[in-house]
Amino acid sequence: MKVVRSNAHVSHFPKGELHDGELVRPFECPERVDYINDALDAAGLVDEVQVDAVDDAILSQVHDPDYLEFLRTAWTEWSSLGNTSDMIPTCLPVRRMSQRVPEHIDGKLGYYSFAAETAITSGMWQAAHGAASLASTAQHCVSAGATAAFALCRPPGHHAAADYFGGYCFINNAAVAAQGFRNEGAERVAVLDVDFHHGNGTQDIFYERNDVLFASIHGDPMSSFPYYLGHADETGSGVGEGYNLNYPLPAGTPFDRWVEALDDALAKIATFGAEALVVSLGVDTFEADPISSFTLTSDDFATYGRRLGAAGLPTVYVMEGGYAVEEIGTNTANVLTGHCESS
Ligand code: OKP
Ligand code: ZN
Repeated sequence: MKVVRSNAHVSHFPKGELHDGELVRPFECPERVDYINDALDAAGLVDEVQVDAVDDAILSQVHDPDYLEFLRTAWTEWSSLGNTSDMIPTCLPVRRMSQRVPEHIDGKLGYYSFAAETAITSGMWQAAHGAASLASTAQHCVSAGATAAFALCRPPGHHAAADYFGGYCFINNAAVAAQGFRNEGAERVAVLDVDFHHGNGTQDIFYERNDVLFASIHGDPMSSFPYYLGHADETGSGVGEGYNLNYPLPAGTPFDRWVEALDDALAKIATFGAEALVVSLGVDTFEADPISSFTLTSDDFATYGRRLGAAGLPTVYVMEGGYAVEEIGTNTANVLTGHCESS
């Protein structure tokens, strides 16, 4: 399989993550990429691809330009005030508050955020832009005829909405790939999100569109992050009505129940007539994941990878979550190996 990866991600690693009332070492850490690289190499899976920088015009098709400008300049503005540590949003506009963008960087920080676990670092933009370049490069490979490609994105992207960051995500890499497919001639594109957490950002970006179908299988937001989106009755709006599919599942969900949702989503993607598929590949559905609550085993990842390959669509895999770092490589490689076995 075509594999797109780089070292751009190392420039982003916050000093801490607000978790259960403490600043802890971030679960979303650079060695996640090392474990995945090692497992892909060991599996003999890698057909290495040269990375091309993403066309910034695509970023503006899926994100608000003012939000992108904020991400690009936030650290400079923050550090010019004498700040040296990471940017952690602490003040957010909730119900009945003004949605006017403040002038002060601390106000902008909260305005463009939805969750305080995610800090902006000095190297965030370089890393996030680099991750988007991986997704875009993978999409180009597949649009040019490859059957499948894997973008080893870090930071992840599926919680990044049109104009807010959070959940470790800044630029929505899966949305960049989906929009890239549209720009290069695919009439209908599906994004299938198998990360444990609901892909609220991807849902937000495509909610009013009927050219990109979004389907997500995830922990029920009544009990799981991101809490405020991901319910089954969110089905799209305007011309997008019917083009958003959520499969919220309870804590403890085992593979046999999870894969029923996957098969239903794949059937609907086929009926939709998708010409290309983007998979938001989070492997935090694993039984030993420290912040998630499904119970998939390492073998289950290979099983569902074969289901994805059998769908027979040109496919871009975009890395999202997975925090059981010692198994993240095996679980990721298992999905991709499964795909190759059945495509
Ligand atoms: C990112 B991805 C809840 C803390 C929130 C954030 C999880 C972000 C997951 N107590 N944790 O979807 O894997
Ligand atoms: Zn996740």
